[in-house]
Amino acid sequence: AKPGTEHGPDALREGGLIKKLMGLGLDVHDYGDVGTPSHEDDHHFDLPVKNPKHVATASENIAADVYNVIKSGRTCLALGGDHSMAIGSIFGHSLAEPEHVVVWVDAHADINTPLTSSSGNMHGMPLSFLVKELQPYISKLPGFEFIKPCLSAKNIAYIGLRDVDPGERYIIEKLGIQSFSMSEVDRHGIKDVVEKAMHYLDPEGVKPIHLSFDIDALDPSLAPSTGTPVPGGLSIREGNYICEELAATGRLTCVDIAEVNPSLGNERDNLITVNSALSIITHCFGGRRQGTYPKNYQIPIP
Ligand code: HAR
Ligand code: MN
Ligand code: MN
Repeated sequence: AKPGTEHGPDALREGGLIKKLMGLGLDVHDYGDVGTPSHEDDHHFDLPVKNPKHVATASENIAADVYNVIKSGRTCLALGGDHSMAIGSIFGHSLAEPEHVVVWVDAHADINTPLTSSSGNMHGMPLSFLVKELQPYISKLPGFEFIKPCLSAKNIAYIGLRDVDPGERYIIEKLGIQSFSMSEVDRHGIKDVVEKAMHYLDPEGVKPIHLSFDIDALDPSLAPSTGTPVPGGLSIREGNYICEELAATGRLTCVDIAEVNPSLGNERDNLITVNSALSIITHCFGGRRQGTYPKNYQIPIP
């Protein structure tokens, strides 16, 4: 909705992302930015949906890249961009790993249909295009023909919700989507929430995991440079804990980092937001607060 998230990936690169990941002993490959061409005359005549063709083309390109990265046996880190990026990344993931489950960490539920949305912003809708049970309610949008709904409602668990629209809440209850709002985080603590979410999604512990992490899940004090901050969010400890636990399964195949927007806030806000995102990312990729060392580490001998 607000311009600027297209600069998120470069802000993370400039913040030292690649070096940090290499420091974890990983073989890192930067595939570069995905083409997201805009289209002239990109409006829908009957619906207040903003830039559907732009989102459709971007989604198709993101899906192809995510599919290729996962098929090559690598773990995918997809940097947004606003959260409409998850249409492509989750769809691409499902082409490579049809059985994967989704942990959606966000202040928002992002499951508005084009008709329940009051803003027309597509970053508030990505899950609606992917969930099989919702398809009777989804309007046809130009360019979206390639998307085959690939998730069942039971394959999704939310963590961190605290700004959910009425239509979204209704959909969550009607479809029985597992949702751990900030109230559940307060009530049970993050350990129980992650345990319950993973037990629900995959009791046998065998399925590939997609983590879609909207930076606005974190408290605005930790992620001020984002378009729709909501007070009362996750601490960096809770965010990192989620990531450490998912990484420890060895089945975290794809991670989205969405809604980092360096054009919002001042330089200090940017720095805080980028550092929080880097912390979240490193804990998804083997960084542990207890400390780590490279595989062949030896104590130096004098
Ligand atoms: N629910 C609101 C809408 O649909 C706002 C959601 C968009 N904001 C996000 N998504 N950052 O997580 O317009
Ligand atoms: Mn989101
Ligand atoms: Mn959000």
